[in-house]
Amino acid sequence: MNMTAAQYLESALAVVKKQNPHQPEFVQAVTEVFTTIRPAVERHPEYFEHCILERLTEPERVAIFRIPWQDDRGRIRINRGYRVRFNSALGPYKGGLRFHPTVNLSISKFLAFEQTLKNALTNLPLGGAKGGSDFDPKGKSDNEVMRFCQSFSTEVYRFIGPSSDVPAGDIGVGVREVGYIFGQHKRITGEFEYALTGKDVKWGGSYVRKQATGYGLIYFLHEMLQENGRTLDGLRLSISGSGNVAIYAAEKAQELGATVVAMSDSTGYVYHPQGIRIELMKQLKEGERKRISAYADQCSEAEYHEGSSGIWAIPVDVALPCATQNEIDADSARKMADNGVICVAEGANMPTTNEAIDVLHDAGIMFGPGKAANAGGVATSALEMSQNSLRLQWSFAEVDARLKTIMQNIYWLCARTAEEYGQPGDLDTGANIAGFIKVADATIEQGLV
Ligand code: NDP
Ligand code: 2IT
Repeated sequence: MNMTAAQYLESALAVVKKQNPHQPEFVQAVTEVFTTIRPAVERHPEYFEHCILERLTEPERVAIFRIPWQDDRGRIRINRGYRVRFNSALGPYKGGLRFHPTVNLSISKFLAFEQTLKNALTNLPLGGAKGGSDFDPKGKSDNEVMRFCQSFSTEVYRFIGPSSDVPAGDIGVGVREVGYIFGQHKRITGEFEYALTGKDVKWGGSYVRKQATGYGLIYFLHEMLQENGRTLDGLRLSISGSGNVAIYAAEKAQELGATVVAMSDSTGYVYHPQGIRIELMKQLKEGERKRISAYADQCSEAEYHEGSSGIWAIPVDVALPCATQNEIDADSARKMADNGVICVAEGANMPTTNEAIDVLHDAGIMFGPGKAANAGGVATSALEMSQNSLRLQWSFAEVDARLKTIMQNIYWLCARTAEEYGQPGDLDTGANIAGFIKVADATIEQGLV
């Protein structure tokens, strides 16, 4: 190598910045990874010869497409769709679909890049992808969502398939949307093709997929705490979001003896010091798709506060960001440090800014990075793919046991790698290096791809 590892990382990052000038989230995700992997690049000079950093930051293929659909008044509406096939070194492209007005190329690329490294950590044969649309499902009727999903599927069917690219859910995409996309895919292809995961358990879905990201996060957290001589029992938690990941993280945390005192949505948060009533939260958010203020309306012990970021000022032992990217900034991280938070584990993708991660590290707060801590969802998607290939369905208990083992293995892979590369206890460095090396070595072994 005719430059040092630090110089190689610096020059590759400069290229990423230059080539992607209007993609702040993508540049942020790459920067975060590059600041931690230097010891691995130092130990593997062949990565320089093989242009690994350049190859790992350039998606293999990106599709951007028009999605025309008709609303209930008969008006024609146009949204934009994305599918970023980031990396297929380790398996077919795999990663969710997000329907949210903020979805753009930068968001889709950061998610697909993170997904590539996350999927590598699962030790399952999965490449990395992500996609979605700037469609906003909020306030839309069920028929409008169906028509939109059918139109989305009509475009995306040509990119997806059980051995090529297998989408699933993410923000705004759950079992309802996966159902409509799947149904249209079946009509177009004429085959009952398992091209998506997150399906309903009645027609090819896996038990535990719905709970998997939240449960997996808590299994990972359990390992983190145990390694530091603690358990969840008696701890107070705040969990941002009140969607799929947040609800099942809360459910499992309470099952293990913790008290979840706050949850949020994009409008505000509820504080319920005696502990969130999960069944009520499920009914309001999953069943009735209401705003989180409805929880305080129905539960006199709970207070509702406008604005979602206030949740991080509540004194708790553990904070679990489970809503969206960049929801914890340096100020919020400092508040956590002042309040004696001992651990932050990410259920969402990139919820902590790079500055906030530094604050947490400096304050000695344990940090579980999303690409490790929230990998339970995609890992269970891989189990769904396995069951589909075998044409059978495992029980809830069997899938849950596999999920738990996978999360424990991911924790230990991160912890061991951090130690091996001179950063004991730094799970962020461990996750980034372990995922990176796996993808890098596979890339080299497959020739000039
Ligand atoms: P859901 O759509 O089920 O829920 C999202 C939750 O986050 C809602 O409470 C939503 O509030 C809130 N939220 C979304 N955007 C914002 C925003 N801009 N500001 C504040 N709050 C916001 O999504 P999921 O629970 O599936 O996803 C949550 C996070 O977890 C995402 O980062 C996702 O990428 C990540 N993730 C998801 C996995 C999965 O299997 N589903 C797997 C791994 C990671 P509101 O309703 O008001 O919009
Ligand atoms: O961010 C994620 O890991 C997901 N949204 C789940 C992806 C999947 O394919 O199950």
